[in-house]
Amino acid sequence: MAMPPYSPLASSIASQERILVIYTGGTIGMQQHANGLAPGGDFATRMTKALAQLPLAHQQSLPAYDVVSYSTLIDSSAATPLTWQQLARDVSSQLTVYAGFVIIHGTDTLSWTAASLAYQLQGLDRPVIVTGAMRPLEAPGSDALDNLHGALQFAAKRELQEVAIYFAGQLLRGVRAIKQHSEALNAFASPNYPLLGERVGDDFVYYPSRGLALQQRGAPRFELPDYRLINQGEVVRIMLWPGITAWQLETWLGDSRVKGALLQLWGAGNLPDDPHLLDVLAKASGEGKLLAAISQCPQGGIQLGAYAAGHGLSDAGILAGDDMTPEAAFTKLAHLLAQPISLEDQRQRFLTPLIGER
Ligand code: ASN
Repeated sequence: MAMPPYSPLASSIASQERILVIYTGGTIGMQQHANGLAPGGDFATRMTKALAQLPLAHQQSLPAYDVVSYSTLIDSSAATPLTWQQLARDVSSQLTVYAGFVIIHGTDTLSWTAASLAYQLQGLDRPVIVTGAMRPLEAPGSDALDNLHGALQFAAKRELQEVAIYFAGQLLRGVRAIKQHSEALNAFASPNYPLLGERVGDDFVYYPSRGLALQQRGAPRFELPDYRLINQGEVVRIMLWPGITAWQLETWLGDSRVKGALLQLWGAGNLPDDPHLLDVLAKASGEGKLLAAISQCPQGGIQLGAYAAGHGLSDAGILAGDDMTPEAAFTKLAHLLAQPISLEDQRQRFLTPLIGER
């Protein structure tokens, strides 16, 4: 996907109180084209027009904002690690110019982008709110206006200092969220961490005791490695199914291009009682691949070795991802593999909570 080398931000007249809205595409901005719905342009005008429908008191409480649109607008199914990288770099380059950020994104991979941004923007000292909608802005009964409204309100809260998702009245930690419904407006959930905030009547309430702000003292320490290093299939995701065989696992993990893998095991960390599967895992890990495991269940975590069949996983070098979401574990593997650090450091950092992801 072609993203612009840089967003045309320099000419924005911005003050420290303004919010920067970055529009990447997604259903929220889609319009009917000859082949069906596709991302539409002129989002700044359309957004202003939509917000003008809010009751006057709500309009008056909105922060001032600038909008920048990416030159190639995408359905978020087209997002790649390079999209995550572009967004992190754009936020980073404008960080001190804006009080907060709203990223408008398609919902299908929104939680992947939010998770990746959280690792890249470590130590963030202001809000980055990712939002989108299940229905286009101009469609009857659209959720777009409510989501934009809430995202702007939370992006103006100085106490909020992390990447969060605002959707359907809920503020979720970005690196804890999953898309859990393909049609309902309430499409996102945070299965293993409470909400960071929510809309209560006309108020947008942030719960600081659940936020990262108190833990992130000091200047932001962004990590913006070169994601081209993990953009050619270097990290894979393997979900077990009944009957999976060692040769199938070997097909993925034996490929020299694969540097890391996320395994989604059964329940609390179980896999079929087949020593050949463990052999394949041990071999890949012995070759220096970064292998981690989480559960297929959206709620709860794993404990390697809880069942006899899963007992050999730690010995095979598999890192326990505890209760991380697939998005959080996968983007963390990718983020660590993109950095010039030793395998031992990568392994250790995977096991360490970096931004409240586990
Ligand atoms: N296919 C859309 C996207 O992810 C879905 C949406 O935004 N609701 O871009």
